[in-house]
Amino acid sequence: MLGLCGAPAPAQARDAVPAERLAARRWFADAKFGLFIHWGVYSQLGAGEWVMHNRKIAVGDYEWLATTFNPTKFDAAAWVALAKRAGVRYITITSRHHDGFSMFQTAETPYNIVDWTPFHRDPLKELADACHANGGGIKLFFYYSQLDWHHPDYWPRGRTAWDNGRPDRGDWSRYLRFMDAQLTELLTRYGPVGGIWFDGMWDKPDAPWQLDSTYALIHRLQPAALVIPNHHQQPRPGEDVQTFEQDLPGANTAGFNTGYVSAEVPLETSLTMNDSWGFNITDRDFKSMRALVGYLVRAAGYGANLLLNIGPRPDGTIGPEFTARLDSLGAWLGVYGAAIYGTRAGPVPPRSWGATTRRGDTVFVHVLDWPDPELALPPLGARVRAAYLLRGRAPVRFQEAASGVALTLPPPVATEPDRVVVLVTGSR
Ligand code: H79
Repeated sequence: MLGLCGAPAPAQARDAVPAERLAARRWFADAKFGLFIHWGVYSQLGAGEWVMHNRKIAVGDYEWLATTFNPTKFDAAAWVALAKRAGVRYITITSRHHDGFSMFQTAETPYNIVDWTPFHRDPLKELADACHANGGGIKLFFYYSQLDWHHPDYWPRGRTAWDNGRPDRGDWSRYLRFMDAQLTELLTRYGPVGGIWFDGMWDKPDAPWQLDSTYALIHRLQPAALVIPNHHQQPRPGEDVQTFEQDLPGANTAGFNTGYVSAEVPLETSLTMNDSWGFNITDRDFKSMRALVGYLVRAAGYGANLLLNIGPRPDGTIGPEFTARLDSLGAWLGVYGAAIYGTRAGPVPPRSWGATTRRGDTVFVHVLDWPDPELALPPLGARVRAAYLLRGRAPVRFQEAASGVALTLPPPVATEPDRVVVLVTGSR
């Protein structure tokens, strides 16, 4: 079988993947912008989602903390309305983080938000219903931790949470069955699920995780659901997206990402808006709008999505630093979304000055950081037939030569993080 461009098809990417899932991957690559939500029992301590490990909180004490979780101001419709205003196409929310507490109704453990807390509601069900209401518009993905600091069968332990009083024994196969049973619940009780975003495998990368059977289970239960593993390794068979944590594809400032970038599956960069995933009451290091637009644009320039995180408060409200930035990004996308949504990586890979994206014969030059009037691009592989500014449509002067294309730019404006030049290209 021949793949695109007549090249032999990569065995895993095209031969074995059913059409439904290939279509879901295309949808994902088109979506470009998602909202990540880290929310759980840990939110109450306002010190991020790793607080149980970091402060060596004993299992029994954390179990008590969980009995007090009562986010009475949680409003799924308001969260989804915010997501829509922000212009995200999907939400990825923590169904169970490393603390092992299930934020959904599950028959597999009483340690869940419906049975263990005075809240007695299933926020994931409410969120799924809100995503699917009014004709939908937002897909819902579930973050699911393979690492568990609470479950007695998470044994042998990995690299984390050695000091919280768990027993030094456990039945690993029983733990795997527990996870598969919970995934079955998530994929059968919440309507169509965009996919499962796995995290925590890096706690013990060489354990017998039985990924093949878990991935097969997911794809059998929902053939269009994507498997997105945050294991920081090269994609394996059955995995649909390569995701990079706190880094653009190929970069490794975080210290645990891989330099390998898949050319076969869609890409995604997950990013905190400040320096924390879960609610952190003293973390005021919020990224500027200019920085956030830069991430969204550069991610798109690599062909990747941006999965931008918020950490709601324990009462269910979302802090104004998060909502203000999401509203601004939504307003920005209202003007510049044509150069982001539905695009793929452009002909010039991301540079210090910015990035390029493309849709068919249209190339979008995103100028993020360039003070001079002239910007020289390398050859684009096609002639430029017209050039104009996306905002306002004013024509842009360009000069083509064998060495490339030079654009004459309008001066930078402090309030505009990205000057987007639209190039209409074609062979003649
Ligand atoms: O959910 C968020 C984080 O809680 C989770 N992933 C995002 C999306 C995450 N947890 N840890 N990390 C990300 C970073 C991993 C750090 C590690 Fe290590 C470095 C894992 C292995 C080496 C820290 C040091 C843990 C073990 C040793």
